[in-house]
Amino acid sequence: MGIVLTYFPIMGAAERVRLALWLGEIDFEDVRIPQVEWAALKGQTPFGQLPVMSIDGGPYIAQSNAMLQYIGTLATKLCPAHQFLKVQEAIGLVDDFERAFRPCVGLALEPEKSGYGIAPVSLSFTKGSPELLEIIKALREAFLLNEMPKYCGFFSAIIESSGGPFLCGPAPTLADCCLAPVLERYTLGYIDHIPKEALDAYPTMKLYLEAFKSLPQVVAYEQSKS
Ligand SMILES: N[C@@H](CCC(=O)N[C@@H](CS)C(=O)NCC(=O)O)C(=O)O
Repeated sequence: MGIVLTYFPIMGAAERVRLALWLGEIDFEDVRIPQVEWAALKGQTPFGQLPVMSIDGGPYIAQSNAMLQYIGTLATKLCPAHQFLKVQEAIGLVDDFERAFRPCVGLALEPEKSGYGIAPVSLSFTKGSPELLEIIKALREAFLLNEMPKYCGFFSAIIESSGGPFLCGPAPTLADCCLAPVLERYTLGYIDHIPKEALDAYPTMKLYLEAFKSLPQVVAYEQSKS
């Protein structure tokens, strides 16, 4: 029966898990459910969220980072004991990078939550309103101006000190499964105000992403989608 990973048909929170399974050469079923089927499944998941993983027909397990660490126990090359802290440190930094981008997405997807349910409704934003679109544009431009150089600087220094081409040296680890899809998102041009050239100013990061995408397991994963 093996591992079944269930998520939406996007990269999102599951991509790091999918990549770790491919890099770890662990067979799994990659179930991608359309949004219309989500309401029926939501109540069966531990926390009303995807991704969930089931192992040998067992109960649903939630939390992508738990799944990632589990994969690290199955494929120890993805988190070698002597590099444990370096791998975990880099994963923490990727999660900080993601958190820094969160307002840029959260305000667009769920503007009603911007007042945390406490601020008066009159102060909250309406989805798609010109005022909100202006704020989202300003947030994304500020992200490119402030957060992108900050984090690309941190990651470039990590890669340079490890000798590269990956975060922890010559072989990819769980940390790369986390960082690569985040960086790739900033090269695809589908997010308003984030041009697909967003990484051009960070050559170490571009080389890094190319090295990751050239890994045979990652190439095989990409081919499996077509
Ligand atoms: N910390 C969780 C976050 C999971 C999460 O936020 N899932 C979102 C999609 S990315 C979800 O299920 N949204 C649908 C909903 O809440 O109804 C993880 O990493 O697995």
